Amino acid sequence: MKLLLATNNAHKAQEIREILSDSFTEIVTLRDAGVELEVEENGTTFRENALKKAEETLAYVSDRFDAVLADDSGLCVDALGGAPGVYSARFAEAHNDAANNQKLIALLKDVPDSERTARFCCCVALARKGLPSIAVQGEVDGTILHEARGHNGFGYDPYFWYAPFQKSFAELSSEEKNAVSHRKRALQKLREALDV
Ligand code: ITT
Repeated sequence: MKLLLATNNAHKAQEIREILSDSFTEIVTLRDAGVELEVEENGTTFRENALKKAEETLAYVSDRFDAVLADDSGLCVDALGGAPGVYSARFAEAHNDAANNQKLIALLKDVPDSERTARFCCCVALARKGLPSIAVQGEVDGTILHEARGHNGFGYDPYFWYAPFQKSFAELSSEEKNAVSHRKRALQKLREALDV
């Protein structure tokens, strides 16, 4: 089956491709398919946003694709009441990783290590022509570091400490991250739901 990924985030697309390469014959991104579409993410949950991105994109490309996969994901920090959550990509005024991380670390300046617990959450939604959509969620627990470590990955990875590996997510290889990440866990559930 040929799958369109409804994302403009090249890092996410790369991770999804690596994780799903066995399950689909071809996985193309919006950019690969020459589709210029920005779906407004105005939902209050990852699930709402992921379903909206997948279904609105499928409606737009249904002459060319039978299925569209969308990922809505983010970092939820306990000491910040779950923020940045669904606003993870646009947490700081300048919507970029450096500004978002700077804001996160400034807000957590006085929070002790024991209270810096957090999780990455990911909802993946698959919209299918003539079939109901599927949405499933994956999470991974960690804590927020005081200083960045590592250069791999994207987004909040340099500040996300993953105790089982004693490394930040940005210190993991893509194979290591893709074995345990929120995205991997959500996509695994999707595979089980599709039985592929
Ligand atoms: P699309 O909507 O086009 O898919 P986006 O980057 O805007 O791309 P989201 O709205 O889902 O995607 O926001 C996800 C943000 O959450 C992302 O920009 C990162 O800041 C953060 N994030 C999600 N997954 C992450 C990961 O695996 N590692 C680090 N940060 C992550």
